[in-house]
Amino acid sequence: MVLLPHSSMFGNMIVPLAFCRTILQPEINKCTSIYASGLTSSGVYPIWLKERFQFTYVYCDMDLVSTQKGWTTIQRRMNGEVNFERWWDDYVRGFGNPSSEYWLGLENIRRLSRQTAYANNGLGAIYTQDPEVAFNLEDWDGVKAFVQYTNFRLNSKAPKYFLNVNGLNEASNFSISLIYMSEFSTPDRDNDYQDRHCASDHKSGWWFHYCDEANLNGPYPKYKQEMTRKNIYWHRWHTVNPSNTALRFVSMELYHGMVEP
Ligand SMILES: [Ca+2]
Repeated sequence: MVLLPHSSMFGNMIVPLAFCRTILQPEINKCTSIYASGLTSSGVYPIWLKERFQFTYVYCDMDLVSTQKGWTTIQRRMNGEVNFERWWDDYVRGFGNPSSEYWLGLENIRRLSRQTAYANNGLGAIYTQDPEVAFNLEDWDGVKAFVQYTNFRLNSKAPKYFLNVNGLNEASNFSISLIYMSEFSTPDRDNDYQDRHCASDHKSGWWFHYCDEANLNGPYPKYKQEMTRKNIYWHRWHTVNPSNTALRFVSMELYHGMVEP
């Protein structure tokens, strides 16, 4: 097998040449497209970011239990090997490794949330369709839950990456948590709506509003630790598992429809 080295924001990766010929095409711009091309195994794939005019590697989740197949992972925690206590520039650029734990980066996520153009009004205007978003959670007891919303959007102009999530999907098996409608904060950037500095207090970059709604980028918990606001946090987890055990696995994934302009 001929191997071709590729460099990316995540460092050097070795990818089979035949795979590159198949996949490195600008129309492959979401995991949904990769799944539709016949590659139906979960794994790391390159996708084309239209507005950045470049490829980036992501983990495509082809196994998520859903009627839609091919979810693009933008955040994943699974073993604590990557430090998520980072400053603003890292959260904008992205960090980690898509085959393990990573944060895709606010700029990439913003572009990804605008990948699916659905209409041209004849005057050159392109509208974009918001992707769906899934939050997948599993604690150290093996208890799982997921929350899905039909609309995920990062503000395309404001520099604070204002998040707007709405449309709680009825398929969700867990109650709503208040992560919607917030600007992004990091330990060196306080954009929350409190006198305190949530991101500094909770050692994380996140869309903090009142500090204590959710924090999937918080410090990775030790085995069987109790969930607190000082580790990976999701409000009212005790309603899912009365033991309130800390989360060992979390991921955020986007689903894009196949509509093209
Ligand atoms: Ca504040």
